[in-house]
Amino acid sequence: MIWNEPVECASSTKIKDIQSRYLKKLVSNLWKNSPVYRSKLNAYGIKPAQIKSIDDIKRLPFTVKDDLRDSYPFGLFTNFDKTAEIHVSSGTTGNPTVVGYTKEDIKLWSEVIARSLACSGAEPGDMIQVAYGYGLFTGGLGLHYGALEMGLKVIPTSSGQTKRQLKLMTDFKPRILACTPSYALFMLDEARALGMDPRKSSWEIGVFGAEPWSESMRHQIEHSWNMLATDIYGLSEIIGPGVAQECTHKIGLHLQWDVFFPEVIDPKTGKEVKEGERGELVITTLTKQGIPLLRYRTRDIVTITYDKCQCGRTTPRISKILGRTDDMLIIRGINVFPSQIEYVLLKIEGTLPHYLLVVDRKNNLDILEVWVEVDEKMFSDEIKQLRAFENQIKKEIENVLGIDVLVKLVEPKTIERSEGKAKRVIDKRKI
Ligand code: DLL
Repeated sequence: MIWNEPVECASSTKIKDIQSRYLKKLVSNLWKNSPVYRSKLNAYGIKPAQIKSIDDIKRLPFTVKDDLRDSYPFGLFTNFDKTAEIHVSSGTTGNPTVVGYTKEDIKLWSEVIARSLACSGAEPGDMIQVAYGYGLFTGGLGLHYGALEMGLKVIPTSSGQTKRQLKLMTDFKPRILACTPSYALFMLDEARALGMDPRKSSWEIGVFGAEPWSESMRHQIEHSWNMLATDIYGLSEIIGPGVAQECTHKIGLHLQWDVFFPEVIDPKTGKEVKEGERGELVITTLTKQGIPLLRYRTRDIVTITYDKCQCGRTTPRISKILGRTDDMLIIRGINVFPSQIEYVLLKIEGTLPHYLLVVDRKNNLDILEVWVEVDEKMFSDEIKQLRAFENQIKKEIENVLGIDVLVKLVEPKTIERSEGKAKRVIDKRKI
């Protein structure tokens, strides 16, 4: 089914009208209520009256993650008194990125997720197991709100406790599973270890996202669990999950362009690339109230097409995420920047500024190993002291990242030096 046919199947002229109306309102709202944007607009010599249609969006300034970080915690909230919910995602160093929703924003979130779930093939009355993390991460609650909006029966299992996930699936028979694709594969191993036949699972539809995944992972999930695996995309800064979602034809992710205006640009020049060419996805939140963002640079690389899909929707479709313009890694669904680790290491006496992150996937679980060069002196110390030091580093890194890491102390000059940009990451995962 199509959840909001008048919008999802509308002509581009009708959508352009809607977008133009929203953009004018957005710019005057930011001008009035956001000191940060007012000064950005001033710097570009733009007054709200100059914005007449969505085509004028190209005249507006970009927003980057640092704008959010620099205004930590609430500097970019335009409607702080009306804030209903706050989420946080990892930042590069120091401050995390804070995002706020008003009640209107939660309604918007529910709407775009309901559209996404319907797009994946869900029907009102279906049961859904939401195994994305609930909490500061936007995955769990986002899917939850949308599922309620659509009239699904929700089992909010959150992530983890795999045996219990599998028991509830077997006993309650949900038709839909929402989680990261790597967790879907992890559960597969656990199911087999328990002697279950995964092909007999009740799950028919998967709504998988929050991290990159390949067609071969899709094939493995679909074949092993005997289900349809669809891709859902989003980012906290824009709303969380629900920015774009694949339909059952799986030929690109339908982007909700009446509310999230997309542009695909050359990350170096900032100029729009041709339809079908790779570029950085930039999104303007046309109707958000809590933290509306103008031309937010997602750093995700995609292609976009405006052709009508076989499903009847006229929304543009983005490709799967093809890469990043920065060095962000996603490890067990958590965004990790090498600079976060560097920041911790620099503060610890005895470590050298040479480190290497080795990422691998074992039994469908991401493993992050941090190799750290330490002072020669350290190696003359007792093993016990060395272990304690390793533990201290491990704890401090885990505190910042929120995931388990393995720390390996190595002697000076073990890590290969480079004449150009230092190679800080070896990603062995075959995604
Ligand atoms: O990951 C929101 C989300 C939750 C999306 C559940 C889908 C499902 P953040 O933690 O802010 O938000 O991370 C956003 O994750 O910029 C992408 O680089 C990456 N990402 C999200 N979805 C996908 C996907 C959530 N389907 C960052 N494929 C984004 C590849 C994805 N990468």
